[in-house]
Formats: sequence, structure tokens, C-alpha cells
Amino acid sequence: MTRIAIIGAGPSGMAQLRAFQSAKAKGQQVPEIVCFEKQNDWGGLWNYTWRTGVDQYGNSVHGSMYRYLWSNGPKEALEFADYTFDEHFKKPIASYPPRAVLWDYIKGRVEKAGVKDQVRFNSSVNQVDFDDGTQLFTVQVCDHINDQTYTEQFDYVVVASGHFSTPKTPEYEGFDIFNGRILHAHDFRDAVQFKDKTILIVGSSYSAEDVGSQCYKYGAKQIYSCYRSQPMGYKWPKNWTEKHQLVRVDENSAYFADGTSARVDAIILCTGYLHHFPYMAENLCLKTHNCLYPQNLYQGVVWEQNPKLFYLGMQDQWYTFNMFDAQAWYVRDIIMGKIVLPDAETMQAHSNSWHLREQKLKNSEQMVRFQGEYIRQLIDATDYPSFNIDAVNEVFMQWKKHKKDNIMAFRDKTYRSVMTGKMSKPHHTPWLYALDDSLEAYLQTGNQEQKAM
Ligand code: FAD
Ligand code: NA7
Repeated sequence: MTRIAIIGAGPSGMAQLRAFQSAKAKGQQVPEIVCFEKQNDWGGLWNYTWRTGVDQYGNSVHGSMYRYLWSNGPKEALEFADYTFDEHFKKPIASYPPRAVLWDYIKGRVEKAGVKDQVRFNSSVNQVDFDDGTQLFTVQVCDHINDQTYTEQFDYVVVASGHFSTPKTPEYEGFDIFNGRILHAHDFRDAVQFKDKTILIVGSSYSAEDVGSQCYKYGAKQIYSCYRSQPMGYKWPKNWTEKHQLVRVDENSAYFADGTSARVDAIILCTGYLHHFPYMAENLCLKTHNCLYPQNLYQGVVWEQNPKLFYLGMQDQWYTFNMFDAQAWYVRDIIMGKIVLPDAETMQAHSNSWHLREQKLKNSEQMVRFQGEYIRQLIDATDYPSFNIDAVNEVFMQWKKHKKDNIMAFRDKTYRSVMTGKMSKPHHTPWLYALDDSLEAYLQTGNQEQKAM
């Protein structure tokens, strides 16, 4: 029987499991699937861990999410087309759920599908090689429960190990003598630790914006953020100042390109992540940065040099869960022979044309529409339930506007579900005052007066 290895049981790996299960539910013969997950549960980044550095087995900690993380985009933009929020929660919920609520949602679909027995938890993939003679992949795995390493062979490999876990950490002059704490966003876990502190955020993208906002919400005294290329440019609260590029630090202060300086207690590097696949043989290893159309991946998923290998979710992400679905259904249909791939030259020409188009995108609106179009053509090729991509693009446009209007209140806005046509309900407590991020607190009804910790 054809065997498939999926590496990682985060949202992308879970989408792949669900894609095959949906074909099986329609009476189709599906291959044998083994999903390897190094953590002890599924959900990927959404499966929160307090750990930083290395985990209990000596592996690098995968988690980059923190306590109090709420969705940074509306749930209406990421909703599964085959499993709506209404189906899962049985009641309307607001548009920006906390991490635990989204984790519950993504787990709900695959629990319903009954695919958990295909996942080997506490199992890290250490090495993947391909044999040209046998046309098989050899996957070496460490089973951490039994502390044993073994190998198995597979016809296809789907890499779904994410790309927001290996921090990109620039070095600035003086970091080695700075008296305060320096950490990367990957190791940021609890904003309460920065209460009454003056912090410097380096970077100007999603992590910078959200880690800074968390610290503001939980009582940081003063926030400075500094940018390399573009300021974030939101209307920040009075105690948040955006600075030019960081030049150097000394024992207690940071110095910026515009000649100003500031005393700071801690520096949080929100400087992005590396695509890092240390377990892949060199000729199978994707090398890219955080962009919308990584090179060498036909249709954003097929490893052109060996189309038995696939990568899911490697793009920079406006769209997330439903994009992983579109990709997973597409990969499933290649493996099941329903989609026939063109020759290598045609695949490369196709990828290059998308790559060149990406270079010409000028603003976030064009980027959203570009990613929407990419997803649309994947969905059109499979039986994944079709949905109105233009309407989702418009949800993103509203979201951008709401952030521009008020960066500390955009999470109080509501949006219409493209999947059900229903408007979401406002949350019982404005985001800024909702200090408990638990699923229970979020789902309870009535206005909650929550006290700062
Ligand atoms: P991941 O979620 O990273 O899952 C990969 C899985 O692979 C993990 O379970 C990991 O343990 C496993 N794995 C890795 N290496 C191995 C190995 N060698 N062997 C076995 N298993 C392995 N998206 C949104 O839609 N909304 C948000 O609000 C949002 N906020 C975010 C906030 C932060 C701080 C970050 C970092 C990302 C955020 N994202 C958000 C984007 C996020 O990337 C996606 O939502 C999603 O988690 C990606 O799913 P994935 O399965 O591709 O990767
Ligand atoms: P991103 O979106 O890749 O952004 C990285 C940011 O870091 C971006 O502003 C970069 O500025 C900045 N950067 C990178 N290197 C440096 C150096 N050397 N000095 C200063 N600034 C630097 O990563 P995020 O972590 O924000 O977001 C990743 C995901 O996490 C995202 O999907 C969210 O949902 C959460 P640049 O513009 O390149 O000059």
C-alpha cells in the first residue's frame, strides 16, 4: 500500500489528515498515513507551552505563542469551509478569539474526523532521505517515550513543520554588555513579566505590533519600538513611541539612527523567523524567506525537483487555516492521481511567473488579493468546498482599516462569516479589558469585569 509521512500535526498537518479522511468518507481508497508530531498534542503553535529553549527531550521548543495571545486577524478570514465556527461552538462567538478558543476549533474538526490515531506524538523526525533507486523516502524518527530511534520508508512525504519557530536574531553593538533582558519574540510568554518596565521592541511587523500591544495591555510603563524599513505607523497610546532603527545599546540605554536614545529595561527582538528544516537531506531542503510565493514549490506546495515531496504552509500568511486546507486537498489529489503534474520545466515556468508577480506587489491590499487568487485556483482544482474569496479579501480590507482607526480596539469589531452569511456577535468585554484569555472566560456570557493581575 502507498505510504505517506506527514511531518508535523499543526494546522497544516491536521488539514492534510482531514483532506484524506474526507476522501475516505466518500468511499475512496486512501493511502496509509503516518503523521509524526514532536509535541505531545496536536495544534502546532496553537498548542501553548510555557517552555522556552529546549523541551523535556532536548529538542528546540516549537512554540512561539504566548499567554493572552488573541487572534491577530478576524476569524471570518480563516474559517474552514467544511467546518464553521457555528458548527463547532453551537453559538455565535466574537471575531477575534483568544488562542485557546482557536485551538479548540481546529481540534474539533479533526476529532470529528477521527484521525488522531494516525498521529505518532512525542516523535521527532530527525532525518529524511530519498533513494533514487527504490523511489522511496527513508524517514528517521526518535520516539521520545521509549527513547528509541527507528526508520521507516514512505512513498510520499508532506512537510508541515511550520516556519515561525526558529528565531532570526540580529546582533547589535553593545548587546553583550546590556544589563537588562534581551529575548526574541519566540521566547516571549507572559506580558505580565514586563509590567511597570520600559521595553524596546525591535521590528515593525506582526510580532512587534502584538507583543508591544500585549505589554501595553498588561501594564508596561513605557514602550519604544524601532523599525528598519517601515514604521508601523499606528496611532499608539501616549506611552508608546516609535523610533528609527536601533544603532547600538550600552549597559542601560538604546541609541537610534535619528540620534535619540532611551533608557530601557528589556529588549524584545521581533525580528522574524527562519525557515529551518535541519532534518531534510540537502537536495530536499526548502530554502526561502518569509514571502508569498517561495521558489521551487510548484503551486506553492510541490517540491519541483522531486514531486513526491510536498511542503504545506510555507508562505507568509494573510490567509491561514483555509489556505492550508486548499493546499492539503490539492496535495491529496496529486497523491491520489486525480491531479496530474506537468513536466519539471512547465512547473518551474509557472512558479517563476507567480514569483515575478509577487515582486511587483506594492501594498498589503495587493498582497491579500494575490494570496486569495493563489488559493482560489487551488480550490478550483479539488472538491474542497468553494467559498467566496473576494468576500474574504474584503474582510481583510475591513480589518486593515479597523487597525488603522484604533490599534488598541480593532479586536472589538465584528465581521460577517463568508461561510454562513451570519454576522458575529461582539465579545462581552473589550479586548483591552479582557485579561483572562481562557476558553471558559471567553465563552461565558455577560459583561465581565476582569481585574488586572
Ligand atoms: P505550526 O503551527 O508551526 O505546526 C508545525 C508542527 O510541526 C508543530 O506541531 C511542531 O511541533 C511540528 N514539528 C516541527 N518539527 C518537527 C519534527 N522535526 N518532527 C515532528 N514534528 C515536528 N495565524 C492566524 O491565523 N491567526 C493568528 O492570530 C496567528 N497568530 C500567530 C502568532 C504567532 C506568535 C505566530 C508565530 C504565528 C501566528 N499565526 C497566526 C500563524 C501560524 O503560523 C498559523 O496559524 C499556523 O499555526 C501554522 O500552522 P502549521 O501547521 O503550518 O505550523
Ligand atoms: P515578519 O512578519 O517576518 O517580520 C519581521 C520583522 O523584523 C520585520 O519588521 C523586519 O523588518 C524586522 N527585522 C528583521 N531583521 C531585522 C533586523 N536585523 N533589524 C531590525 N529589524 C529586523 O515576522 P513576525 O514575527 O513579525 O511575524 C511572523 C508571524 O508571527 C506572523 O504570521 C504573525 O501572525 C505572527 P524589515 O521590514 O524586513 O526591514
